[in-house]
Amino acid sequence: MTSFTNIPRRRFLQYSGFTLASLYAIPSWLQAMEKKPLAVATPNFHPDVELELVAKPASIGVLPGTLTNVQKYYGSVIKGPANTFTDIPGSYLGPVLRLQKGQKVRIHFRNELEDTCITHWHGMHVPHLADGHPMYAISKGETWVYEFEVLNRAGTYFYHPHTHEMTGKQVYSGLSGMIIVEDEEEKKLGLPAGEFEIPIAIQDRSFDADNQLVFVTHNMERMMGFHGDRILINGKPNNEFEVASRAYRLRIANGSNARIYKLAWDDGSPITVLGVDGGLLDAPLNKPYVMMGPGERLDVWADFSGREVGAVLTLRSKPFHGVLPPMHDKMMAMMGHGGEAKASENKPAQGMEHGSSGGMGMGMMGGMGGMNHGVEAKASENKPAQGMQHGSGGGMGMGMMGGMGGMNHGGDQPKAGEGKPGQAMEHGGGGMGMMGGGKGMGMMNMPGMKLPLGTDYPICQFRVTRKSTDSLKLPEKLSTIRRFEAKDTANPDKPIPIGISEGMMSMLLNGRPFKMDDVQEFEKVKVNTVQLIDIFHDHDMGDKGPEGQKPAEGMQHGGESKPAPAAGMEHGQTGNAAGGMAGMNHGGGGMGMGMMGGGMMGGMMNQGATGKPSGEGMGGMDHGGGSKPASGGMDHGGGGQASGMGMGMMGGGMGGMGGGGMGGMMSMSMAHPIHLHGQQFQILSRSLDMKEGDGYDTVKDGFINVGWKDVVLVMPGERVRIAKPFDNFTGLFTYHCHNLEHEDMGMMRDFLVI
Ligand SMILES: [Cu+2]
Repeated sequence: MTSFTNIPRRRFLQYSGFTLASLYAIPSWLQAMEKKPLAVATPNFHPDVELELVAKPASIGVLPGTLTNVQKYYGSVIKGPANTFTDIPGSYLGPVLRLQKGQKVRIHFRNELEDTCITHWHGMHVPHLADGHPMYAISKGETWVYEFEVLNRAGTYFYHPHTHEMTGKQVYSGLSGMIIVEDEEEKKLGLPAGEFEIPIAIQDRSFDADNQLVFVTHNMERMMGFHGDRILINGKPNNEFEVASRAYRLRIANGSNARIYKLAWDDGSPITVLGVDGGLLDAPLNKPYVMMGPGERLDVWADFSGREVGAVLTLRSKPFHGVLPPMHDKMMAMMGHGGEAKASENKPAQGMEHGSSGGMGMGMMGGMGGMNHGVEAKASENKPAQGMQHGSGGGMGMGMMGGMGGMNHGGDQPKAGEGKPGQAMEHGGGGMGMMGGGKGMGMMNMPGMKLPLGTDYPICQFRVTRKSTDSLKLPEKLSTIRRFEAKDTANPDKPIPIGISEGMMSMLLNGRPFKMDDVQEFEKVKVNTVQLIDIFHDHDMGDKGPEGQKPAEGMQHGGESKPAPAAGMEHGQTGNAAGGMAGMNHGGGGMGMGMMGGGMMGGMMNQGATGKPSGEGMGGMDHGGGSKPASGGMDHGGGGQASGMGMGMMGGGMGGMGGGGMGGMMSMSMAHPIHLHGQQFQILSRSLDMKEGDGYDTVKDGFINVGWKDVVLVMPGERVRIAKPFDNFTGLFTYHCHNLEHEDMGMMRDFLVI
C-alpha cells in the first residue's frame, strides 16, 4: 500500500475540473508552459484490483554469459487475486496481467527510467485518461494512476509504452507484457487452462558480442522497421516447450517492433484458430498459415493428442514476400537464397544481364549475390571489379552492388580491395551511398539481413514428453459475434480515411505527422457510433499532402541524418571513391533514400553516368516530389552511352511513376500493421487498388477477416474497409502504424471522440 504515499501530493489535480474541451481550447505553446497534471487515484472509484507497475532498468540473463541490460516492467498486486500478475522467470518481459471482465482496476504506474514513459493497454477499451496517450508521458519518479473497468471480451491483449518517438526503443529494450482477459462466456467452453495454456510472445532481437541489445543504427532500419536477427519467445532464446499428448491453448502475440510472421506448422497441419486480437471467433477456423503483423494476437488450439512421446512439432515462419518496398523485397529474397545458390548463379555479370531486362532491382541483386557469396567463395569468382565494370554499363544497380561487394572484400582482403572498391564507386556513382546507410558495410547491416524477412525459419517447437489421457474436444461454437456491414455504420457513404502516406524518410498517415493537438475535422468522431473507415495507400500524398510533408521534404530529412553520410564517407575514403562520396554528400541519408523515390533518380543517374557529382544531382533531389525530374532522369539515361540502358530504364520507371516515388521498383509501398486504439473493429473487405507483384499471393490466405481486430496488416496496394464502434468514452484515441519505427517517425494520428 506504500505506492499511495509515493505520489507527490503537491501535484494532485482532480481531472473533474479539467475537461478535454478546455485542454484543446488552450494553444499548445501555452499548454506546454503549464505544469502537466498527473492522473491520481479518485476517491469515488472503488477498485476490485489494485496494482503497482514499475518500469525500470534491469540486467537479465537472456543469452549465456554477460547479462543483458534491458528495461523491464515489474508488477505487484496491492489488492485483488494474487494471480493477477504472473512473472515470467528470467525474462525481460513484464509479468502476465490476468484480468476478469467487469473488474474495476486501478494501476499505479511508476516510471523509474531516465526517459519519460507512459503505458498503453493495447486492445483494451478504456477511458482516454487510462489509454496511455503520449501526451501523458511521465518523468522519472512520477506516477500515473490508471482507473478503468474491464469492458473487453475475453482475449489476449498486451501492455507496452506509448512514449512519443520512443515507443520502438522502449519496447525493444524489454518493456511489454501480455494481458489475458477472462469472462464467463469463455470459461463455459472449458478451453485448455493452467499449464495447458501457453503465452507465446514472439519478438526478434539482435545482440552484440557482449550480449547487449542492438537497435536501429541507420535510417534504412527506421524506414523498414527494425528487424532483429534472432527470435525470442517470451524473452528467451531457446524456444522449446515440453508438452503432454493432449490439447493446448496457445496465446500468441507478435510483440516484435516490425517483423511480420507467416506462422505454420512444419508438418503441414492447419493452424486451428480460436481467436484473434479481440477474443474468440464465432467458431474455430482452420488456416494453412496465419500472417501476423506487429501487435497482432492469435489464439490457437494445438492438439498433440495423436502424437507419440518424443514427437516434435515446430511452429515456423514460412516464406513470403511483397511486404517490403519492391527493391528491398528483392534484396531480402536474394539474401535468403544466397546461401543455397551457387555463386555462379549470382555473379554480378549475370545480375547485370538481368538488370538490363529486369530493371534496376535485378542488377542490384546480381551485385548483391556476389557480395553475399564473396565471403565464402573466392573473391575472384565474385570480383567486385566485374560488378563495377558492368555496373557502369548496366546501370546504377550493378555499380551499386558491385561497389558493396568490393567494399566487403576490401575489408577482409586487402588484395581484393586494390583499386576495385574505388572503381565501383566511381562508376556506380551513388552506388555506395545507396546501401551505405549507417555503419560499416551498409548492405550487410540492412535490417534483418541475418534473418531475412519472409524466409523460412523456426519460431518455437513443442516436444511431447508425456502421455496424457485428457481428451479435450475442440468446441464447435465459441461465441456469437454480430457481423457488421457498411450500412450499419453512421457513415456508409463517407468513410473516414486512413491514408497510408509513404515517402522517403517520412511515413505518415493522411499526409500528416503526429502532433499532440492537430485533430482534423474528419478525425472528429461522435461517441457511441459505429464508423466506416477506409485504410488505403495514399499514392497522391505528395501532391495534396499538407505543406512541408511532400516527398521533397522527406529527402531533406534524409539530409539531416548524419550517421549515414558519415559512415559512407569512411568507406569512400578507403575505397578512394570520389563519386561515392559525392553521392553521399548529396544524398544525405544515403542515396538509398533518394533512390527510391521522387525525381532523385534523375540526379543520381546523371552522377552515375558522368562519374562525378554534379549540380544536377542535387537538383533532382530538390525536386523529388515532382514528375519532371523523373523524365529528366530518363533524358540522362538515354544519353547515348553503354550505360544508357540501365539508366534509361530507371529513369523510365520514374517517369511512369510520377512524383511521390510510388510504383514499380522505386516504390516505397510496404505492408503496415495499422492499429486503432479503443474498441476492436471488424474487417468488412479487403481489395487491391494496385497489384504490386505476386507477393500478395504468398500472404493472402493467412489473413483472418472475421472476429474482432485491433490491428490489420495492410499490404502494398491494398485497401481495407473496417467498421469500428466508438462507444462509451470521449477524448483522444490514437491510430497508428504498429511498425514501431514508423510510429516513432510520426505515422500516428488522433481521433477525437466527442
Ligand atoms: Cu508502417
